[in-house]
Amino acid sequence: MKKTLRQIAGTALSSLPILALANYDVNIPAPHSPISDQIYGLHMEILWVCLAIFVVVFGVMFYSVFAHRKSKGAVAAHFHENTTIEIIWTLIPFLILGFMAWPATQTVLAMKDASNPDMTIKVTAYQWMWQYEYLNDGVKFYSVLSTPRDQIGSTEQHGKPTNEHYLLETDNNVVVPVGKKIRLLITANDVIHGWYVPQLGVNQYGIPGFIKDSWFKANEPGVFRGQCSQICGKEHGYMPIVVEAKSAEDYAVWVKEQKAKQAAAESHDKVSLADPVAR
Ligand SMILES: [Cu+2]
Repeated sequence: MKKTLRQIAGTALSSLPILALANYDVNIPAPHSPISDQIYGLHMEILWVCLAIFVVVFGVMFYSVFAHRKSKGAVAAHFHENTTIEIIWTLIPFLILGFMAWPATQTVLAMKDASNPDMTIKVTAYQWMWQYEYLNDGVKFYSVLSTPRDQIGSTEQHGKPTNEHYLLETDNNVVVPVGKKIRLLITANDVIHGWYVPQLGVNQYGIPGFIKDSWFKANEPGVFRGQCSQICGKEHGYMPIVVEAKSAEDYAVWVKEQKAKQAAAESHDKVSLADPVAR
């Protein structure tokens, strides 16, 4: 039996891994901070500009090819070195670029303005983990990938699907209060890394010997995930970032808990140093 083209196309489509694709969004992740709101807006605006240019340019081109085809006896027009046309086709792209560059520059300037923060967190990148120091609250911890090693490289574990946030989960999340301007002081201790959380609109190099600043403000409570954005060695893909935005009250509770944990760890260290046998 001969298969029609439609049947073949139908079979091909049904064999596509549609379920696997269902987890992926087509667009960039939804914004959750003032800067990522702006980035998302620019992305959409420029996408529409590109689409309009595409339609106009290809529209004119296909119309011209069709309406002025050789078989109809069309003769090419001669307008070489026409100053008016050259000015027009220089001016129009210039205006379009200006229209896109102006708001983009405003966003870049806003992104770099880390002045007057409500609190500051120093971020130090290591191969392959992050260290966070809350300069105002005295909290300090390392944050390491928490996906179990035996899950890495496999999509299934003991018959069960791998956990939802595979490779995007840490043992200690960066907890911040919602609606507060958080300044990040970002550096690295070995090679160049990048602190990248797209939904909060931050992507900043961490460079050994330099401190770079950036900032974000979470619009609402939530968990925002990112990763190191610079190829920093063999486990570059295993240094995720998880930011948890909480209400001011919940944040205060978290700070208290962290301080209690730190105090307990410090006193344990002191006892161990004084009496090695007690270790
Ligand atoms: Cu890195």
